Order: sequence, then C-alpha cells, then structure tokens
Amino acid sequence: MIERFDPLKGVMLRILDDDGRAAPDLDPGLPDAALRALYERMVRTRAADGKALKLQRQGRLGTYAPSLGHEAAQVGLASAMAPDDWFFPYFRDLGAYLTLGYPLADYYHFWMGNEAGLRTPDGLNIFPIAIPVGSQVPQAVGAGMAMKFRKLGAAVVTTFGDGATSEGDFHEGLNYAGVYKTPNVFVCLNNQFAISVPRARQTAAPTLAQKALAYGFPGVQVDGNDVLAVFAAVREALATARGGGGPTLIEAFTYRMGDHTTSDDAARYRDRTEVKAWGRKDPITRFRLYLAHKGLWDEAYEKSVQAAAADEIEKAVAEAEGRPPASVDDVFAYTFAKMPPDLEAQLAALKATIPEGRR
Ligand SMILES: Cc1ncc(C[n+]2csc(CCOP(=O)(O)OP(=O)(O)O)c2C)c(N)n1
Ligand SMILES: [Mg+2]
Repeated sequence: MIERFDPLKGVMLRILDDDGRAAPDLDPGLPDAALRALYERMVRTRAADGKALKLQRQGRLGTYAPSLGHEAAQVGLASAMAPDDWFFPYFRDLGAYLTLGYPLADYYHFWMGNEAGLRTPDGLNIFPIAIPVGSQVPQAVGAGMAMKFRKLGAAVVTTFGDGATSEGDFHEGLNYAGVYKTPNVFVCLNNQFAISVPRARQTAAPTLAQKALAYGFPGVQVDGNDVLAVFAAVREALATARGGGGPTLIEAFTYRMGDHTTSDDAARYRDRTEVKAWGRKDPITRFRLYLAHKGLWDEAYEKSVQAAAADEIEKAVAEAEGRPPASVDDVFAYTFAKMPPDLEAQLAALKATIPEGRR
C-alpha cells in the first residue's frame, strides 16, 4: 500500500474522509473491539493531556508539552506495534505511551519533575523520552542494528517532530539505516511548527517523507489526523522491517493545536484562522463519525468512555502526588546501572552543599 503513495507526487495516504467514511480499498478491516480500542485510547489521551495542562497551571506539574491534535498519530502508531518491538519516543508522545501500557501515574510523575517516572516498567520496551531534539534517531537505529545482529525479528519505532529533520542526528540515523537495512520505522510527527518556526522555514523540500528517498528507502506522507491511515502505514512498515525489508519513513501530517509547551504562547506567532481551520479536522471527531456510521458509537458509550478516562486520571494523579519527593540521589541514579566514580564524586559534592535532613 505504501508504494502507492509517492511523496514526490504529493499524494498523501488517507483512509477516512472528513465525514468519517473509509475508503473501502484501504480500510485495514479491524474488528469492532479493536476499532473501539483506538477510539478509547484517543479519548484517554486527550483527557490525560488536558489534566496535565491543568496541573501545570496549578503548580502541581512542571513545564509540559501538550499533545492536543496528535492523538490519532500517537495512538495509531503505537497500536500497530507488537510487544517485542521497541519504542524510542520524544517529548510529545502521551498517546503512544498510554497505548503501549505505560502507567499514567509514572508519566505524570516524570513531568512533575521526578526522573524515577521515566523508569520503564519491566516488560515494556520503551526508551526514556528524548528531550534533545533528534538524539533518539541514531539510538533507535543502533537498537535496530542490534535486533538485526541478534536476529530477533522485532522492529524499532522512533518518533520525532518536523523540526528534528533539520538535525544532523536525523540524517546520520537515516543514512545508516538505509545502508544497513535496519528494521526501523521512523515516524515524523509533522505538526507544522518547531516552537515558532513554521514548516516552510524548516526545509525547502515539499514533503518531509521524500527525505527517505535520498537514503534509499521508502517514505510516505500520511494524514496524521486519520488514526486508520497512521495505523495501516505503521503496520505495513513494521511488517517490512521485521521481514528484513529495511526501514521506512512515515510523515504524519498533523497540527499542534496547543502551545509548544506551557512556557510558550503560540498566539504570538500563529494565525488564528489557521488554528481554527485545523480544529475542524479534529482526529477524534472524525473517528467518532466513522464509529457511528458502523453502529459502534452512541451517547451511552461516549459517557462510559469519558467516565473511565476521568477515573483513571484521578487515580493516576493521586498516585503520582502521593509518591515521596525526589531525593538528591534520584538526580544521579537512573543513567548508569553502577554509578561511575566521577558521578559519585559530583553527588557527594552536591550533597555537601545541602543541609542534612533536606537531602
Ligand atoms: C538539540 C536541541 N536543540 C534545541 C532544543 C530546544 N527545542 C526543544 S523542542 C524544539 C522544537 C522541536 O520541534 P519539532 O521537532 O517540530 O517537535 P514538536 O515540538 O513540534 O513536536 C526545540 C528547538 C532541544 N531540546 N534540543
Ligand atoms: Mg513540530
């Protein structure tokens, strides 16, 4: 399917139209329970994201990068992954985390400023959030190479924004992946902005997906507000990767509906009419229409989904806030299995500056 959508011709893979009708030849044909799961994950993501913003405004959570508008891309990509695959995320990936089974309390705990929140529970193959833009790309390719050496038959998904495609790490990672045919799926969440820099000032290339062609593997532009399209593209790219067919770059074309982070005010550099226009392409609304056409959505169902999300969120907040505050040791504890001597020395030096009882 991916090869039918050539990024040089400017054709984007889209399955759901604006009214939530699926193109019959492209519909991935998921069972009803799986379709509802996609919807429930997107609703949970939006609710948990909105709660994080409120907590930040109340001083209960630190600087936060909101996911509003990215729900279809995040949930679609993670729903296509198998438990053996690995995920190398970036800082705007809440829906992917929740879909992969990451506890919301841990996620909040991290954004509340505690590194312990990023200690992935056993059994989940998720690397810590990459804050340096693009640094996760070569790491993901390294993991892909390891899987190839070990013949594990699993694949690696990494996410990043449009801005990351201007980083050297992106190009080095993709070049290596192309040469060694590593089992990688690169998902670029093109949300049209890197903080205040619009996509047109990021690169002169008409699409981001076409950058894969220079590295010798397929790239495809996908409607990032269409959960079925993202799911189908990532599922196919993962199958190719696991089967030894090499990497794929997927550009999920979407829009950052919120500010870059809670420290930003996007109204200062964005046209309000553009934001409004994208609001009408809301990924959750569109999928709700699709479910309704299939008889899988009604008000009672909506209420139960919203109630379950609200309940989960309240419990997660209580759990995260109930944990003891980070200690000085926590700042150093989670990078190495055994702390190297220079870090031990730094920890001791820092502790010496803090009065006993406040460490
Ligand atoms: C290497 C590096 N340079 C600069 C920054 C500061 N910074 C944080 S996010 C960001 C923009 C990222 O934009 P994009 O890749 O499009 O992702 P988005 O935030 O839009 O999801 C920048 C420049 C950083 N974190 N790392
Ligand atoms: Mg961006």
